[in-house]
Amino acid sequence: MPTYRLHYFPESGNSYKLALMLTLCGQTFEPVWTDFGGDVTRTPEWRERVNPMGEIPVLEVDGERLTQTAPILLKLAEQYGRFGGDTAAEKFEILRWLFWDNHKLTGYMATYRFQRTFLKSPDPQVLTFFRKRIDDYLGILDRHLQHNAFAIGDRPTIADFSMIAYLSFPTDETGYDFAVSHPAVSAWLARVARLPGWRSPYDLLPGKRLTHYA
Ligand SMILES: N[C@@H](CCC(=O)N[C@@H](CS)C(=O)NCC(=O)O)C(=O)O
Repeated sequence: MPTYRLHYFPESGNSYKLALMLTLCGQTFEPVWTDFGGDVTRTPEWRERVNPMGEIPVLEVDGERLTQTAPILLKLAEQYGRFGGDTAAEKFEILRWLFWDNHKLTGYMATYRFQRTFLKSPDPQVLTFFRKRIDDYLGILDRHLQHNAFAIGDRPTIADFSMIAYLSFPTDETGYDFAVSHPAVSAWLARVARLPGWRSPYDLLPGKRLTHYA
């Protein structure tokens, strides 16, 4: 059984992607709380020692440090034979949504939420720009989920765990009430939350939190 250590901070949806996948695969991990708010990930020492890319999360597997959630999710799915693609077509679909999530949904949602909620004085024009982009992505996702129970069809995969992450935080952080704005997204979040063993972000990722300004 591998030993996992997850370098994270509680507000990190990217960390939640890995914590949730490990949990749903019946694995435990040692949480390594990281002082993201104190800019520790920007220090040369941390980058040298933990992640030269300067990002959270980092998953240590038996001491080997892995970064970038998408390839890590793919690796875990392969290893545990769960939540991956069975056919070439499914594998392609999973990659398609993982790339879209990293570039579009998570990329913008994470930055928008961070600025609107955890910065003392966010720039309103920046927020407006991000919000417009995210509205477009959520509309695309909502339309897809009106006809699909999960990202690639009728069963949950790592593509879902990647995309739900930043949508799973409280409404006062995301600035969206999906039940009202995007009902198919809301229903999909509820379907994922019914998976055996599912836990919410702040339940899986405890510890000192960032100051919440919004
Ligand atoms: N594509 C990366 C994204 C990781 C990421 O952006 N992490 C955030 C925290 S959740 C971070 O460390 N950001 C630092 C920065 O952008 O400077 C992944 O999937 O792991």
